[in-house]
Amino acid sequence: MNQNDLLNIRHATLQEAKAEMKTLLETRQHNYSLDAALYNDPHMFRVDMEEVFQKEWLFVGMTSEIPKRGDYFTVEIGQNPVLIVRDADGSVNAFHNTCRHRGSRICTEHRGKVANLVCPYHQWTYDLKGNLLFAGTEMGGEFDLKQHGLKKAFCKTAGGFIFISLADKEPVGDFDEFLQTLEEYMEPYDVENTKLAVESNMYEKANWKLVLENNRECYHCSGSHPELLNTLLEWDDINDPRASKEFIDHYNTQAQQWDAEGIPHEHKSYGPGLRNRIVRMPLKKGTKVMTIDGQEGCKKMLGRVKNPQLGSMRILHLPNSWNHMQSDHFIVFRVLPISAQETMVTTKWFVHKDAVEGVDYDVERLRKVWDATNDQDRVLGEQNQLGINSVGYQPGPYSETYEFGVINFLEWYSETIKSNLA
Ligand code: 3BY
Ligand code: FES
Ligand code: FE
Repeated sequence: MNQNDLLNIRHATLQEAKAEMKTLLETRQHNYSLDAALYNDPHMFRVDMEEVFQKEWLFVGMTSEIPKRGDYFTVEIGQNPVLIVRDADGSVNAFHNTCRHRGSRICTEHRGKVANLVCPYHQWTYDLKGNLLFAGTEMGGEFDLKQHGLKKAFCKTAGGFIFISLADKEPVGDFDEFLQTLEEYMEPYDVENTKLAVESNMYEKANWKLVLENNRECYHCSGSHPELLNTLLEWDDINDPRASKEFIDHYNTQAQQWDAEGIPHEHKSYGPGLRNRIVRMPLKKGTKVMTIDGQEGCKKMLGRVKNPQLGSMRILHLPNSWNHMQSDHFIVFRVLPISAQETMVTTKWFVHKDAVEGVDYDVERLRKVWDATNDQDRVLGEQNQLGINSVGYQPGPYSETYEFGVINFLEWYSETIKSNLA
């Protein structure tokens, strides 16, 4: 628990926190920001972890990060270390990264490659399907290896995206429909033939919901994101109440071309608060991708893409991801809460697997716009948190025309918590 958590601690039990959260969400003023406790209280945070991050499908990474058998990466979902590994048969498995002997973390690195999964403590050895292969003679003749395999997490992949869930039972809903759409919309990119060019891990002193809220609106863009606005058109959709005729014409011209090329672009969304959403939007006229000057980020285009002006296919997955898929590189974003007032935001840039660094792309150029944007958003989130912690904070109104994405996010959050607590 960090200092902020201590400052904000109240002597509630978890049950009391759940009851209070339910009341706060049932009585919240619709279209207003939440009560401060929901953004800064450690008990409320614990409920968020139990009811959202340990139950829902979470985006963790891309299949092309672990192209070969034994390639793995690790993530921490709160206190839960998880290991994602490519199996010999090509499938992707997710396990709780905790040994069945005395619970040590098994993979201690952020990413790597293994033949088998060997615990560093007493060398219990598991295969890539989580079966315990070997526990030494120390455990005695009666010891049953079969009873001590690694615990699995639910894991699904589609269009190169890897999702996991730590729930006891697979979450119900329309997730599979979203995955089908994801598969279809990602087909032009051929993710298996891409590679991770670079990644950033940004630590932000703000509640995870403030990070998401900030991402769900562009009201703040003109005041904060000069680099991003060289290319980004802030409208989220052609139905956006603010979309101008010029924008609609620009969209229609591009969309005709995308149709001719078989590039999916129509808005598809699933679930309350549009929790899973895909739409392709054009970038500013004359620009191709989200680089500082809007010109190419990588000389090799992705998959079967021919047209450099694919705009950006935006993929939203609540609670923890938004993404920008473009013609020559794509960028994925992952949000993982650390504590009530700390969040880790991971950004990864992918290019064609045959693209050569320094020849086809320059890492600094590729990451510049979103490094700047992320940092600007981090400052906004941290200032937002500091103000919310004040006794002077009172929930304030969202703009229905500029902040409908935030309203949708909180709608999803609120409905999810209420139904999980029911
Ligand atoms: O582009 C994004 O990912 C989001 C959407 C609007 C503002 N924000 C930068
Ligand atoms: Fe893993 Fe002992 S804790 S082998
Ligand atoms: Fe922003």
